Amino acid sequence: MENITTKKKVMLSGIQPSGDLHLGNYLGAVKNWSVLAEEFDCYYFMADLHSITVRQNPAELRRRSVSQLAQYIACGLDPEQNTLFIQSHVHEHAELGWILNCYTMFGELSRMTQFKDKSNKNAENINGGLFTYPALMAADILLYQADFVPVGEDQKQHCELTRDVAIRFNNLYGDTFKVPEPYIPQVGARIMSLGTPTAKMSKSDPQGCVFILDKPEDIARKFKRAVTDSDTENCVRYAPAEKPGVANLMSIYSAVTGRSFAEIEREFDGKGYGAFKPAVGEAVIETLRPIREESERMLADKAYLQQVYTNGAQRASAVARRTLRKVYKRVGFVEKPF
Ligand code: ATP
Ligand code: LTN
Repeated sequence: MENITTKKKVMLSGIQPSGDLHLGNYLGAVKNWSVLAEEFDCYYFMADLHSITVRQNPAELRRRSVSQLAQYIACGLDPEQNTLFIQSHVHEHAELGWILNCYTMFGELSRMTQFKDKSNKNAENINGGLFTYPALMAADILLYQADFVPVGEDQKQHCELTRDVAIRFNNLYGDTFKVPEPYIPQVGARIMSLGTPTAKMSKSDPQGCVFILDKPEDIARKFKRAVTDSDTENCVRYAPAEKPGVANLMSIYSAVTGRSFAEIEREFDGKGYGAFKPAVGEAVIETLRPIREESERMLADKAYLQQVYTNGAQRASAVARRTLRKVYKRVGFVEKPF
């Protein structure tokens, strides 16, 4: 018998391979994942099923899914300690996704801000998948009976919907799913664009976005050009409402150096933005350097990456299968005779 008292809690998260990982993904999500492996049973995947809600170039999607795995590992996710897999390799995601579509309400889906944002950005392709995406995300999470979902602030709403769907299903059929909680970092939960500090850093805005594989000179240039504020104060002070550009740079600097806002204000007292911006750029360059080098090294070893995602999918499937079987039974499907 499994000893329930010593069983580790489950962590699960995913990122769409719709672009390379950027500083927002790293500070808001992946960086925090790597420290959790000792304490939790961790599952991280490339959300390729999700990414086709927006048109993708097939060859690019395939390349990026594998490259994202290399980037996960380079960010510190040890494949022995974490289950790393490609979502489409575990067919239970699509199957439970369909079922949960039938337990997720139109009104709930209509309130999702990511749907509203993405349909504004892709007015020519507002497809059904884009709308029902949160039901698939709920399936991703509930299949593994996850306790916690480490994500950035923007995913909180989807995590709350997942909880509501899990509770609704459990109320109808008896305890089936663990009701998960989002796990959002204190600093770095919402990194803003370097060009438009009121919008989140996102791969769809390459100018304001620092990719973890960017070359040092590109990172330095992006930080030198970062929008600070139109005030004449030229003073490094944390005031997010008045000075969103400076506050964002301070959050980034704090997340990569571990220094508090007060310490940063003291460090740059009397120095102004001209000294502050390149210093943030340098700190980011040094944080990302080993990650880029390790990713490049791994990308040269495709056989290794293939072995990692094969093992990962096998481990993930074994868990996902158990939950899906239970769900099929609960909703009244006839047991498969073969
Ligand atoms: P898109 O450009 O399609 O909006 P994205 O760049 O936001 O994508 P996602 O795949 O949606 O990336 O997000 C992956 C993870 O990174 C999620 O946990 C999300 O919360 C986190 N994340 C994304 N952008 C940021 C950001 N700017 N700051 C902090 N965390 C972020
Ligand atoms: N919706 C998320 C990506 C995502 C995810 C998940 C995150 C898909 N499935 C399960 C956490 C858990 C996004 O757009 N960032």
